[in-house]
Amino acid sequence: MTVQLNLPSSALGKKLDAFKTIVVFPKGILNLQNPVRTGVSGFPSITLVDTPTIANQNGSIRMALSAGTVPGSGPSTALVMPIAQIDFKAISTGTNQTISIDNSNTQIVTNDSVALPLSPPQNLTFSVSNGEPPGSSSSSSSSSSSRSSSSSSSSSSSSSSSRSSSSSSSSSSVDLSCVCNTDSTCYSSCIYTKQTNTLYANPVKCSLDPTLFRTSVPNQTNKNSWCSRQKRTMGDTDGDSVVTSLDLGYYSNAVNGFHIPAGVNPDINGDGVVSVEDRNIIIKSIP
Ligand SMILES: [Ca+2]
Ligand SMILES: [Ca+2]
Repeated sequence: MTVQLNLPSSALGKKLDAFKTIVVFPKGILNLQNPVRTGVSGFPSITLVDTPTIANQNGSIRMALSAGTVPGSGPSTALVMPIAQIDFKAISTGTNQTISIDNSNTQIVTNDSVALPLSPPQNLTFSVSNGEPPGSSSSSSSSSSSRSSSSSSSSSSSSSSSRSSSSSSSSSSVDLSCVCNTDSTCYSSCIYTKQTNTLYANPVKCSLDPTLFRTSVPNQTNKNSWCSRQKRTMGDTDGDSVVTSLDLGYYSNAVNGFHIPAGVNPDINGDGVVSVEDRNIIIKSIP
């Protein structure tokens, strides 16, 4: 799952200096499988992130990220900001389980030392049956609108949220032999899952305006990754093999002038630009 901040428009145009939170999960039901990945956040310095061993003992993950010692080196604010990617595995069955954000231990501070106001985060309730991993989950803090995710119960107010997806079973959706040609198109042999009655470029392009990206322009590895995602043309902008509101968030960031990570490609129909046609495909694909 991806922990994601949704910020209000009043918070835009700033740099973030620090972020901390605690993600609480049912330790008898879920196990943190891999180290939490915070590279997607854009924060250059990790102050503290619990290891899987510690997290699984406590049923919680402490995270504290910062801009480090260089003022202004934190990420720029955007309407949707992914913070961390977390891989949970279901180890037992259970109904009405919740993954939540501990708001009393959450703080977001801008480069001018202002703490952004927090709104009640959206918690996610899920059930696990027959050892299947939860369909999705999550929550997070700060203000603004949010989409609820599948099978979830949302907390009282709108505002911040986060979104997630089960981190399992991605390998079947990736064609590693499909890469980006030197002419910036994906190999014509690439096989994509597509929406019917929708026009796609042929071949699908793997180039985008470099100003769309946050810190560095996509390299060949990033472009190969774009091409290898079978659900890319269904709306999977970030390559996690599912289409969620986070993919829509990346689209919104791109068209509203907010930067996106190098691994993200919101050009869903492969025509080389990010436009409303891409949005339409993402919306059709979100479960
Ligand atoms: Ca996705
Ligand atoms: Ca496009």
